[in-house]
Amino acid sequence: MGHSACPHDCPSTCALEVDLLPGNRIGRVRGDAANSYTAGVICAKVARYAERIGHPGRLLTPLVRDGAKGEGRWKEASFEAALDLIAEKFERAEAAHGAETVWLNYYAGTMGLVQRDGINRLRHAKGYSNQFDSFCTNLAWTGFTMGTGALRGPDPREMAKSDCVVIWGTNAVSTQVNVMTHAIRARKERGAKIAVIDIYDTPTMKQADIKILLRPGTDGAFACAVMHVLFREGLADRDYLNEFSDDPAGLESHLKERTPQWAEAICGVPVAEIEAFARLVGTTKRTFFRLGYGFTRQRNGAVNMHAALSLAVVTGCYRHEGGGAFHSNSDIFRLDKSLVEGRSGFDPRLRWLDQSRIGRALTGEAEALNGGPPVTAMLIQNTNPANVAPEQRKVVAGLRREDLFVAVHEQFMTDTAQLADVVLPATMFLEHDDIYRGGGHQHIVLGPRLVDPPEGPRSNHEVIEALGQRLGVADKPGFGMTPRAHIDWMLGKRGLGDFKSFRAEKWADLQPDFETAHFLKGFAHQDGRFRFRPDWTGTPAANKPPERMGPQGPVEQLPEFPDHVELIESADAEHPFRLATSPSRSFLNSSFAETPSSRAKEGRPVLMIHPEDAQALGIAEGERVKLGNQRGDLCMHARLDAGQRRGVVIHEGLWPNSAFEGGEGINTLTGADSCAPYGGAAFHDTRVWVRKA
Ligand SMILES: Nc1nc2c(c(=O)[nH]1)N[C@H]1C(S)=C(S)[C@@H](COP(=O)(O)OP(=O)(O)OC[C@H]3O[C@@H](n4cnc5c(=O)[nH]c(N)nc54)[C@H](O)[C@@H]3O)O[C@H]1N2
Ligand SMILES: Nc1nc2c(c(=O)[nH]1)N[C@H]1C(S)=C(S)[C@@H](COP(=O)(O)OP(=O)(O)OC[C@H]3O[C@@H](n4cnc5c(=O)[nH]c(N)nc54)[C@H](O)[C@@H]3O)O[C@H]1N2
Ligand code: SF4
Ligand SMILES: [Mo]
Repeated sequence: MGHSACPHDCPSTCALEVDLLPGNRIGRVRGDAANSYTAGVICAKVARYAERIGHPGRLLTPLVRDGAKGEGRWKEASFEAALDLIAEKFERAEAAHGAETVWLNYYAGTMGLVQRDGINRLRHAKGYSNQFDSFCTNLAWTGFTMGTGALRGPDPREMAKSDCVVIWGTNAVSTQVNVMTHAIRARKERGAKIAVIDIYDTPTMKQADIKILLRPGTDGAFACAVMHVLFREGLADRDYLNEFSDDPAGLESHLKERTPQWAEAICGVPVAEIEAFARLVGTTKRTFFRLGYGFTRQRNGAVNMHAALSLAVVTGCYRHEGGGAFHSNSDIFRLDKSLVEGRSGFDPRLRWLDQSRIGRALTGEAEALNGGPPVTAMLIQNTNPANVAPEQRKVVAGLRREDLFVAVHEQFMTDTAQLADVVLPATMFLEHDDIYRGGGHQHIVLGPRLVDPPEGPRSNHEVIEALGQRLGVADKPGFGMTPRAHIDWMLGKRGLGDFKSFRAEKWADLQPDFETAHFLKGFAHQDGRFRFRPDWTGTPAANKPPERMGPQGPVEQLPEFPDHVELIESADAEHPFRLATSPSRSFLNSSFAETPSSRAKEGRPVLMIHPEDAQALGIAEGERVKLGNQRGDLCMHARLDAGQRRGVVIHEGLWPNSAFEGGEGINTLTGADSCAPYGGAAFHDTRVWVRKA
């Protein structure tokens, strides 16, 4: 048996036990019971990793396009020849347009610090364009740190000591199963109540004692009305607020008009349910608010995160064990990535490209090109933009450009790889060394190489090193080291040991002490106070500029205090429905759509629609429906489901584009306009029309 960490883009970062079989194969993968957060539980898709690592469709040989883009005709090539070709194309592009014409596009297919972030070493050494990572965390982290000043919180294991667990805007059963482990422990051992706040009856909501069903993009209204009731009924912790917050009196007077009646009209939750929820969290001081990402994927998502967080602060729950609001612990790890990323060469003045606006950038929109030259050469690692990025028609049109050279380093022939000029096969996590940090907990977990890769695939690290050599930067900082040497360096600088000690210990638990974690020595702003009045365009402590592109979107519309702001893509006469594109249980972003058991579980692309809406449109269960907006349209099958409010439709994904009739995926419908105040993509905030197909 071997020990590892799940590399996928999931807040749980589970500690794994892997059965190692003869012949360099793996058997069952289990959660490590000795890890206090994983607690022996992992999701079904990773338990069956043997299906993915031994998949017959895995890429094993470098391929060079031999036909039109996307035609599917390839010539096999040696790895050396493919790398030579990439280097030659990059140099030619740079000679014609300057180094900023090259975009090394990556994201979080693996979360390992060596294999994921090493691509930045090549970027900085060469002076290629900077990438702004806006897909996922931006709206959530911004909203959270505006309030607290830091991206951390009470020990998530404390959930088991709560009397009430509020699971807000995360479908944890599907997307981070370990939250449920600890929440259900609280219910079993202490009779804790579990409340779930979502926009449809998710697998998580199905397990809830209290179900709060909102209209998409209205969490701010709900939170304000709950706070209104807390103040009105004397359930706000005024002593705590006076000591730990910036302006409780201002907040209270601002909330005077944010009544439950006002909120019901916006969010759809009946007054009585708003009041009952307020009384529950107002009188249950050990309430743990587990704030997810999903509810921030709205154009007003940062405001809504800050409002939900503010509600937790008003109750004073942070004072209590088992109480407080937790979103992510990303600030506690502090592993120094400066060497693996070659940070000494980082130049924030070089052109930034926003990963969410890749379609606009590749189709030459000046604003998205951000003052720089056209993008004419790319290496894409760990991401599948032709599937996952908004405004998909533009992404695909851009990737098809004849004057753009695209190399994709992948494990499978994804939607993006299909459009490449060169495809390089990549190793999987059990075949290379790396180290991982858990966003949803407090561990750093080692993932050493446990099996040999098949002949053919190379790791991200190997590809970056080989390109560094060919492009003349192999002598720059961070190059020429092995993954283990990088891991030793990062751990050593943090005083945490090295690869070898982690091999023995498996992980390190970095949870700060109770008072620090609960902000009882003060919040992380200079004055120690929580901000009910955020400085929206100031500098939140986490994720400081120049890591990002500066204020964007309609910042002038952001409210002074927690509020509902109507920045969302509201329904209108032509587009009467609001669409959310929530993660499915058996896929992980665009990954696992290739494994037979995940595919079988998910069936086919489906649109969940309220039976009364379906009836009004003459749509029956299982019938084909067409949905669309100004960005495009696509077909799928209807599933009649009363789990959401009328006017809301849900599509769980991400399905490969090829799973849809026309070969275009769900992100055909989603928009790439920047959200205030620091950008980010609003994947669940899309208006559409729906008809019978
Ligand atoms: N199985 C599986 N696991 C995953 C992923 C996956 O695709 N599949 N993705 C991984 C990644 S990259 C991430 S970032 C995390 C994300 O995990 P989560 O934090 O769970 O975020 P989402 O899954 O985007 O959305 C969670 C829920 O928010 C709901 N939601 C959407 N809009 C609103 C709203 O306005 N208000 C409220 N209250 N709820 C809303 C959605 O319907 C969904 O049920 O999960 C990771 N884990
Ligand atoms: N409609 C809609 N769109 C969404 C979302 C949504 O909820 N709805 N969620 C958004 C979110 S939160 C995110 S984070 C993004 C995620 O978007 P991506 O990061 O693009 O998605 P993943 O499928 O996690 O990973 C991409 C690829 O990395 C590859 N990969 C894995 N490990 C390795 C490796 O070691 N080396 C190499 N070279 N490749 C590897 C996988 O095979 C996979 O094809 O999608 C976003 N898009
Ligand atoms: S995908 Fe998430 S829940 Fe599943 S094993 Fe990986 S970290 Fe754990
Ligand atoms: Mo994500």
